[in-house]
Amino acid sequence: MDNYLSRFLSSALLFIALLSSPLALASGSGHHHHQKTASAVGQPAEQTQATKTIHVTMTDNMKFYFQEALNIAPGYTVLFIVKNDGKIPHEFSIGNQHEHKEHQKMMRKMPNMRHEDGNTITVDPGKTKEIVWQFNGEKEVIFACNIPGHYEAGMHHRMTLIGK
Ligand SMILES: [Cu+2]
Repeated sequence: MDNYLSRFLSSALLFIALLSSPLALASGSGHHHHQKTASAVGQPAEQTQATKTIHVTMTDNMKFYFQEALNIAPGYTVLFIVKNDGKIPHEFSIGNQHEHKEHQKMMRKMPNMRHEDGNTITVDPGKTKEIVWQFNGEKEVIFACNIPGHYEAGMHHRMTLIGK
């Protein structure tokens, strides 16, 4: 009887452990995770992998100026050298429309948050920063600044990858 009871208890504990582990995973993943790098349009890469460099200037009239043509094919790794010519901070973020919408929701909840992760850099006035990106996802890519109000004021640029 003792043996039966202990077997019952240990299987009950195992059952509880199995039940709670997916819950633990689910609550952990949503928690203030600003290191998000997975994107539908590609992934961050190392500078040594870059085969193309594109200079970008950002201004307070809510525009991105790309100094080189955006002739980017699937699989290309690009070094973006991004300068903020304005007087307020701006972001340079790479994603699709859905990812930018989610990013904007988060920014509105935490207005003082600065985004520095695999697909976003925040550049202070007068400064220059770099981001390296490999394009290997969806053909349509959007570059955006998701600081509250900026995207809505026109600070986004749509690009379609070249080729098939
Ligand atoms: Cu901006």
